[in-house]
Amino acid sequence: MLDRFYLIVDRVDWLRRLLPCGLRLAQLRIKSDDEAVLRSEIAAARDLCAAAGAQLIVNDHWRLAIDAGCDFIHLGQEDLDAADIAAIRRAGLKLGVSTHNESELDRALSCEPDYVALGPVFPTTVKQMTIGPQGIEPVKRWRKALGRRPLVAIGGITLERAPAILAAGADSLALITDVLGAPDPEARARQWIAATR
Ligand code: 3NM
Repeated sequence: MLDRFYLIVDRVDWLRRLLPCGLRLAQLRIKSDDEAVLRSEIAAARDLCAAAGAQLIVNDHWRLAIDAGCDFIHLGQEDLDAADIAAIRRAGLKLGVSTHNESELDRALSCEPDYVALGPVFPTTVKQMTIGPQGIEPVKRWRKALGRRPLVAIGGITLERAPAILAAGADSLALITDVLGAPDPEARARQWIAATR
């Protein structure tokens, strides 16, 4: 089972700060091509999360995640084109996949993912999206389509919006700005943990 509070970070320093607050589910999403930096950030994140009893999910860099002995990756639709799903499975890693419409959902399900992410539920400032905010309604549709497979909602999620998204059927809420952009990220993370656990 995924924790309901799923934080996405772009550098390992955030994990140093927020794992001690009780964070249990983190995605390392680094948009860099510098392999040395990536390897050292992934290794540090792996060790920090293991020590804290938290689940680390590595975005995109599946070969490096396998090399580092990580056990969970996340792929966007573009990443899926380049990824070798069979190799990822052979290496024993779990897999989460992003989706934004029904055809992407079909494609994701053909990979037998360990969760499906749906976004953007609300407007997001982090990522240039080709699709506008979808609102709560698709969360209910995805819930039905997924059966027991875990559903992660993403995009513009705040603690205030969390109850409605969970009520619509999301198992876990992935977010960046509501915590990392808060005046006091540690305090905001603690609020999330208190409200969702
Ligand atoms: N993927 P925030 S939305 C990384 O819809 C990402 O696939 C999305 O950040 C998708 O919580 C998004 O600040 C950004 O909106 C999430």
